[in-house]
Amino acid sequence: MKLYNFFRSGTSHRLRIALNLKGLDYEYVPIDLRSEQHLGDEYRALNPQGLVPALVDNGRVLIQSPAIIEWLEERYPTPPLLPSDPEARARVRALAAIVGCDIHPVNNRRILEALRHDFGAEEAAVQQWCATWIAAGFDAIEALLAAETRRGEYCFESTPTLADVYLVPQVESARRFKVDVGRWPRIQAVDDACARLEAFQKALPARQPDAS
Ligand SMILES: N[C@@H](CCC(=O)N[C@@H](CS)C(=O)NCC(=O)O)C(=O)O
Repeated sequence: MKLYNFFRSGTSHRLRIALNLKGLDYEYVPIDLRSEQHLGDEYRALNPQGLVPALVDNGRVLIQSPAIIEWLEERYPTPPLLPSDPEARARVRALAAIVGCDIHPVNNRRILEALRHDFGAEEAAVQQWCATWIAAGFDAIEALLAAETRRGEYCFESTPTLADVYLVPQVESARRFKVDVGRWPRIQAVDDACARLEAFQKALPARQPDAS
């Protein structure tokens, strides 16, 4: 498998964690978002949306991290990233969706670039924008974790699930935007627990070949 990705991209980070948890090897192909390599013809031929990540498996191109992670779960079911009962699966997917649908998309590079260049936002305003949407999502996740009767070391019980796969990169990004994650002690505890696992350590932005 070939993973087209960028070290600091949250969606790439979540996919690297999922691949590592499944014990799958892949070739790392860096796509530099800073020089807008993702918008060039070569990468767009792979992913017309011009977003990372993309995964190529046996010549088939897969895009959109939620779709790729669901494909991994179906194709390589062990170890599972979802609980076995439908109600718990829905709760784990909901935690992941808060990050994947409601926090990450509004803080994506292209949105921040539009705020800066099309709407004249200063860097402090961009920072405030990111902090606002991270806090809105993290407040909800913290409340859901507090109410989760099956919460363990991780968001759900004692092995990492999709919820952790999505949450950890968002925590990393929150820190980059200078948001104090200590405001959400349960999220912080989950992040600390995940940080002790090799699958999460190997996926860290700083550990990737294009990190700088
Ligand atoms: N929903 C997509 C979003 C992918 C996405 O937005 N990737 C970001 C990096 S985290 C990207 O390529 N951004 C480029 C840009 O905004 O110009 C997914 O989950 O794969």
